[in-house]
Amino acid sequence: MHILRFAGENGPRLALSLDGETYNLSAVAPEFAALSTWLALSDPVAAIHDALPASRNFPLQGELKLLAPVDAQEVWACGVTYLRSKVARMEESETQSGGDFYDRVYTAERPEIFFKSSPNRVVGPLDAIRIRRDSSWNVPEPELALVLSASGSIVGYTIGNDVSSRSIEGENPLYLPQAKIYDGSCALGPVISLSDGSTTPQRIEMMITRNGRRVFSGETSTAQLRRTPSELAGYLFKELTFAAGAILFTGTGIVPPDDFSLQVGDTVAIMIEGIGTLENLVA
Ligand code: DO4
Ligand code: MG
Repeated sequence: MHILRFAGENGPRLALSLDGETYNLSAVAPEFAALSTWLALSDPVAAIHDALPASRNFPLQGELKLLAPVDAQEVWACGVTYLRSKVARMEESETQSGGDFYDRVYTAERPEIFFKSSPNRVVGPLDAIRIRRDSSWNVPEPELALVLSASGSIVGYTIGNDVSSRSIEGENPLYLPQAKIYDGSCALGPVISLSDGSTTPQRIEMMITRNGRRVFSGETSTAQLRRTPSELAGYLFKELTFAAGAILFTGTGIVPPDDFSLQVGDTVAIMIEGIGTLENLVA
């Protein structure tokens, strides 16, 4: 089952999609008016199952304009959770003797978690992502993103693009916020796949197209994640409260070769099994 955030006639609304049909969830009850009211419930997943029969009274027809599945949630991100990310980052920061940080955090009990975006800076499906104009080496990072309730439970999954500057991060690890947080550096969508409580591995694929030609493609699986999604969510919620819920990226396992850098005009498509495809143009 998928939860969609879409542009309704009177502002953003939530919809539920099941077996090829889409229903206006926000019309069912006030707690489904927004993502923040839904994620504030004590059991958002159970609430959707309870609302399913009533939602069938509010079918939606035609194409919906999908919005990023975020309204008042902060977006946080985990790093160096896949071996591929650790190796690539150790190489990129070798000359600045920063490589050891990545090695240690990969095996440490405490994961790397950093602030990625305030909700207003997130871009949605088919919106433009950006590369920093003061960065010479830029990459997309395709990541499984957890949608977390106010109490920290995993409500669902969506796709995140943690667009990053590798030249700025590689120059000095203290520049991480500048490498990670800037206009157009965080994309989310297209939908939330509602959690069914299972932890089945999911295939993640990324394809980058330039002038109609594929210039990079890669794939991985969440089976390669060194930590479990619940462990990562648990660390985020240790000493932070999120009244409207939160989004947590789980790290990248796909890193293009070192001679690859994103260019304006490229299209980045990220596919995750069971969720869909998040596609964005680089502006
Ligand atoms: O350590 C820096 C960031 C790592 C990251 O974003 C990732 O592994 O996905
Ligand atoms: Mg990342």
